Amino acid sequence: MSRMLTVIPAPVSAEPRPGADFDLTAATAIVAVDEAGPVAGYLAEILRAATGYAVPVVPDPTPGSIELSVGGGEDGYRLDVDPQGVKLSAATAGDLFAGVQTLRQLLPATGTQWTVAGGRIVDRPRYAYRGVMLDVSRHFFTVAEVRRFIDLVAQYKVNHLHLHLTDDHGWRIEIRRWPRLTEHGGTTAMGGGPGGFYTQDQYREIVAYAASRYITVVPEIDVPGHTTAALASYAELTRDGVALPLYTGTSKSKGFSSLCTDREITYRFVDEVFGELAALTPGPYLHIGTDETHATPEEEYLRFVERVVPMVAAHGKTVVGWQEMLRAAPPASAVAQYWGRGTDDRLIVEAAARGNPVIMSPNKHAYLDMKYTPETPIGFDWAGHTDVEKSYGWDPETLIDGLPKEAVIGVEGPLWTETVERFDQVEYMTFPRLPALAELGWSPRATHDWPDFRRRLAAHGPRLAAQGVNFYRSAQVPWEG
Ligand code: NGO
Repeated sequence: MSRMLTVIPAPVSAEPRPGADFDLTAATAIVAVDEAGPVAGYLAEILRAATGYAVPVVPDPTPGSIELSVGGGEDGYRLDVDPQGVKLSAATAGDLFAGVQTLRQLLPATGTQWTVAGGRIVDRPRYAYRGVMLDVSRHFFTVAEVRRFIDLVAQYKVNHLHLHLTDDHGWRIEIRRWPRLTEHGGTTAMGGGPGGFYTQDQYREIVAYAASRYITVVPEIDVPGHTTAALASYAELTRDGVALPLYTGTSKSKGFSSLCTDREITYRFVDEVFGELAALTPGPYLHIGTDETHATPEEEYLRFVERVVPMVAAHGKTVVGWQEMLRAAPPASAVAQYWGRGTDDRLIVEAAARGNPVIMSPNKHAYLDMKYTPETPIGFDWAGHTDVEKSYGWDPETLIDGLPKEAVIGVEGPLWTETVERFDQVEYMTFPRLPALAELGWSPRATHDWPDFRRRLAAHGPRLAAQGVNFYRSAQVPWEG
């Protein structure tokens, strides 16, 4: 079967043409000018590493080449492959990058014969927001690991990386006006490991690397709950003026800490922290958490959210919060991230009707920290077991009864790391569920078909293996190779 029919996420349309394959050879060049330049450089690097060919990037039309271009009406990209060459044209550089991910999948995973499957693909995304979240607080992951994570998720057209930067177990981003957050609050992790944090320069490096893959970083500082690392670093943030001990425990994880929502210093803290983060973050979003505030009295919680949402927005950013934020009925500009189970949810339906955009991360389908099966050595099962079919088997627009479908801006898979200590475990929990979620975020609903997805995913086994990804070989998928 043509590799045109194994692309993930499924394109809007793919028409393989037998006999129209293109052979990449030692003479193949990439033709690109202007805006297509950076993506051409990226593709050239990937092709050089795989094939050993020189793959020059040249400005002038050349026969038998891969031609990349940006500009021209419609959104998305169009890819034509015939024996004379490859033509990839896209509306924007980001669309071109997405098209390049498709092109990569038209080549074999390994071997010495580099044939691009012939035919035509026309494609564009279903949603603007296709995300993945990495919790770097419960366990810390280095800049190099985050870079690899970015490269791995980018191939499935993910375009937002949500970083859960703070929680009870560790504060992971340097804040100049509150240096003890990392000097003290960043020194450990769940289970008592050494922790770690990103300096502002390292955070900028992550942001820039993500941008080179057309991925926007969405940083989260979780307030007012999940804040032990901050309360351990600054005594003045606690109710009785005594700093808390650092928390490394594994028994409590759900909402046992809270900022003092009735003290002014708390608001100065929140404003300064988000102010610095806004200045470091070119993307439009700042995530304020707001989940599981079991230690915050309800009235105080509502006043806190009412005050903090405009305060963060005043730094020129769009506020994102977990769905609990909606109890305070924030302005319609605030984005709600839904992490409930689906079906019946009045709060989110009402908010969506008022105009709040929604990112869908329903726990039993989208949580990457759930065990696949009872045998999975790490992960939680409070939302059940989530094997690939369950990750894939839902629709973002119909999961919640009555949700206005225009409210949904996309899909995100959160990877919480209470049980995930090493990067090979990050890979294991993320793959192959992320490709399923990425397809829900990108592909038109009409392409949704589990037997077909399963068949296409099977063909990605050798690709992931060639990249050294420690993926879970789900028994639900007839893996190739
Ligand atoms: C919840 C909780 C997180 C946990 C996660 C574990 C949200 C939004 N808050 O999801 O603190 O890490 O479950 O599955």
